[in-house]
Amino acid sequence: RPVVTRPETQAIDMNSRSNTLADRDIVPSELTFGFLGLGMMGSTIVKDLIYTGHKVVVWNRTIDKCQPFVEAGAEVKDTPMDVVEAADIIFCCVSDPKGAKDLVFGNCGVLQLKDLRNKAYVEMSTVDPDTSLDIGEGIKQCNGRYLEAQIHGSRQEAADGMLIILAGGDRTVFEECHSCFKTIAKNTFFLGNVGNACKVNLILQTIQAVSLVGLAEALALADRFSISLNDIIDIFDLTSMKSPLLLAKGKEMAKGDFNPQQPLSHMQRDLRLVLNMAENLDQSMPVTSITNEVFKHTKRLGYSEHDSSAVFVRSRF
Ligand code: NA7
Repeated sequence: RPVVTRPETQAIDMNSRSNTLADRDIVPSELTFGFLGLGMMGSTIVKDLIYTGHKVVVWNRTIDKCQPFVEAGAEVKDTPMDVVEAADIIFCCVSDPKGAKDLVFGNCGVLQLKDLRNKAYVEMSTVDPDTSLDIGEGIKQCNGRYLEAQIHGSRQEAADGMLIILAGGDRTVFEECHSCFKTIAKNTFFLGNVGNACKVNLILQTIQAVSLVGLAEALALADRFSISLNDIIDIFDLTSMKSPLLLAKGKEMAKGDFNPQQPLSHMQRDLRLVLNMAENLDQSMPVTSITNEVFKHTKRLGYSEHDSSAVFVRSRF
């Protein structure tokens, strides 16, 4: 069993900007935007929203993470409920469906405010369609508007302002978020009813996870033959199979550099959500099930917080 060290947590660089921002000609909305969750994704997004002139109010469970944003011009609140009170549109971007639900239904959560008239809530955390429907229902029962806006892309793509936004729910909210989405994403899709965007996001994640495990196993076999992984990647680059993702992940596997762009724990969470959806439909997904087992095993080896490309470590056993 290898000795595993946690990947270093990178401090957010408040001065870095995505190169693409200057070309986007962003006119910031005059609304006030709340933001719940300043993890790697949330902080990168909020930093760019402040830079492009949006009024932002933030909250994070670990309050220390808010400090750099205060210095950059954001207002900090003590609870999610306080953020909702101060903002017109509130984004949420936390680790998983449970966290997303806690922030809405929990103590000091969004629904404690009771009346959400003139407010809109946007779920950006990766959640399954049922969780999104529950959250949307809760918000609507308090007279608020709801949009799911799933963010597809890695932490680097977030830093580059190159995410893809997959949205479903209230179209007026989608339109009001235009200048925010233009700041953080290269493309935005409105996919209709609540739940649709979550489904599309999880379907894309399935393609990614299954492909990564295939890549890891093939490279592990090459390694057993003592064939240079760099040679394999160079040849792969010349084939019609190549993709930017697989090339980047292959290079990370060859170097053993698993700095988290898309944490392994997040990818395994997505596989769990996909398999739950499939179970409810009696849809058989044998390859995805095995892929999930590979990810679960890699987590047990201590690679939860590393990049999903760390599945390579398990494949080499
Ligand atoms: P990170 O960097 O792991 O950050 C996770 C964030 O979620 C961080 O702000 C956490 O607060 C917060 N969190 C997690 N659980 C909870 C609960 N229960 N209550 C409140 N806040 C919570 O993840 P990323 O930023 O990379 O990704 C966030 C989402 O974007 C994820 O769904 C991706 O799929 C897309 P903390 O700082 O630990 O107090």
